[in-house]
Amino acid sequence: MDGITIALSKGRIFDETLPLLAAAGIEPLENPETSRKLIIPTTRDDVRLVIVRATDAPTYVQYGAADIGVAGKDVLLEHGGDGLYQPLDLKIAKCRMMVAIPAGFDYANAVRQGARLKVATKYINIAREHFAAKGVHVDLIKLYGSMELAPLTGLADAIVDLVSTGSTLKANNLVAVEHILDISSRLIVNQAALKLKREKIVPILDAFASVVGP
Ligand code: PRT
Ligand code: MG
Repeated sequence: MDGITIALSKGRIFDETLPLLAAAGIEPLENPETSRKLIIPTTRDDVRLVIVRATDAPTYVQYGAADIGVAGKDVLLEHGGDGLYQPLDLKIAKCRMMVAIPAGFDYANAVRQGARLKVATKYINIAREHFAAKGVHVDLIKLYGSMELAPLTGLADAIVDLVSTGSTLKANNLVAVEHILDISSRLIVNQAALKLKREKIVPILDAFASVVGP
């Protein structure tokens, strides 16, 4: 394809990318929240959007099925970033990667030397690295969603999850005990596409950068 394909996930990333797209003269012709179409044409006939799961955006861009995409730093750290150029922090979809426990759980005792902590998470790589750096032994349990349920049912002692307002933790009587890292979404670009379609891609990057600021 001669044109540009942009991979976006529905929800917060799509919503917060709209003003950036607008700066590049790109407006979706359909709303992915209501349309069942997965390929969405735009006001530019050389640009189309593909609607992917948030965790799949790096894969589409890595293999060149999309030229450009937007992905959370959490997703990029878990994916590994192979074959991806990451020129810009878009400063959207911001949140924090945290360790959380049930209120009242003796975390200090659970992470003392020689102890093992059971941690449920979707973010196995981030969690493994975090606890290894602290010298805490962990058994990691991979989940695909609703991590908050794990400590409430005895599946795990703690979770590693994203927190934005904190209301999900609160509603489930959990408290954050460690801040692992700040998360925002990045622009990702296929490295081969950047060379082959430079004259189309660079103006889009510049338009995004002008909205995001320094
Ligand atoms: O939701 P779905 O299963 O389809 O996929 P997804 O969760 O991978 O996608 P989406 O669209 O929810 O998230 C896309 C990206 O948004 C993530 O990769 C993050 O980089 C970023 N982001 C920002 C968040 C949040 N804020 C966030 N709060 N992603 C998820 N959450 C979840 C969190 O996991 C927890 O369950 O929201 C809940 C906590 O929110 P608060 O406001 O109650 O603290
Ligand atoms: Mg979600």
